[in-house]
Amino acid sequence: MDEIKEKLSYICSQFRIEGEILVYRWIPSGHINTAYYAAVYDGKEIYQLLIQRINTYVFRDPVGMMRNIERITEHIRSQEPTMEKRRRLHFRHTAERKNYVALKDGVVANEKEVDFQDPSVEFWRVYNFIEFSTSFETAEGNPEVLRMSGVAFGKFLRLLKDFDAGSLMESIPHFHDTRFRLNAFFQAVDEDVMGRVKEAQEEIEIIRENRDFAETLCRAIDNGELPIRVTHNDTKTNNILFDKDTLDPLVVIDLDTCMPGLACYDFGDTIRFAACTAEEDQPDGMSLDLDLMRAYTKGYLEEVRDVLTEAEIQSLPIGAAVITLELASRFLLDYLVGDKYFRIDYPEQNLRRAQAQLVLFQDMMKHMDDMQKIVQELSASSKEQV
Ligand code: GN1
Ligand code: MG
Repeated sequence: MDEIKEKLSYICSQFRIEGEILVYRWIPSGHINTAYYAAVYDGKEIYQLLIQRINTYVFRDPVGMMRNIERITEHIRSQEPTMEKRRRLHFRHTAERKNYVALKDGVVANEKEVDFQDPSVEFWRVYNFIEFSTSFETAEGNPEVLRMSGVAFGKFLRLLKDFDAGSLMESIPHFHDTRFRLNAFFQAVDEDVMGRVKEAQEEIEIIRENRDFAETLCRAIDNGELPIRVTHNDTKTNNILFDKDTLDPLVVIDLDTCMPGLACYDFGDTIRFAACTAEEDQPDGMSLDLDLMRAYTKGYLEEVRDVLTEAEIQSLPIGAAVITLELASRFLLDYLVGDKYFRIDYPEQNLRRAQAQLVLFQDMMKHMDDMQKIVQELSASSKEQV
């Protein structure tokens, strides 16, 4: 048996799933965690599973993170108790009722006694694979994918509107604290540990020129102008599972970064990722696609028009620009320090990613008024409908 299969099989047995792994495959999605699909046969039934190893360099308190996820999924279930199984994330539990397992040197270990920064320590979780579903690495220019994504993330926010955001652990402290991110970025520029600053002068200047704008939302939080909610914080279209045939959005996945946050960052991150004309690391041909942005906004506002405040609605397009600049700074920081955080497929990928995000950011700034008009128009019409 190959090494990975053996490992997956051992993990399954920890979650009381005994049987033979018929097939497994690595799922090449996401830049942080590692995921496998596996079909396990116990002599009677076939279980389809998603087995995931959490990157504990990024998620330093994975136990706290799994606790957050459990509470969030329970809350969502309590809001929609009759929801069919396909529309729920169902985590498997160990004999000790834990929704994770920690390993040291390949063997189960007590999570309280291990150091998650130790490379011989691993943290795994298992959940049911959702059948006949698909997700989108790009929205492929399809407005319907965007509209449905808006419905999915809008509904996610709505179902969690009464959840006490302050009671969640911050799985990555300062995750979308743009001011903090930019301070860290300029510190990395000053330190220049890899001598790469010279390769990124132009990009650094764009970030410097827009630093004050980037802090707009931090100031709004300081002044109490925008409410803190439970937000997803990684609202790419590949974090939604859709029905393969109907495009009905089934479930929002990747809840690792669910934390207190601003609605506009979640709104903006889908625009950044999917309402554009090129992939995340392609500066050539990258621009904002206003038709796709409109489609997303329509689906989103249908769900949350009555939940969001006027100030939040106005902040949505700003969220798109700010999150795009913030992510550019994160990609570029990672390039400057030697690619420690985001998985890369080729040496300069983080630099390319930063460049693509900056091109998109500049195009968003050019079209800020157009985005505002779309949001105002659709928010007025969705209000009329209710
Ligand atoms: C990371 O792993 P993935 O692809 O779901 C990152 C997000 C970025 C995104 C950019 C925990 O998400 O913040 O926006 O890459 N997640 C974390 O594609 O840092
Ligand atoms: Mg993801």
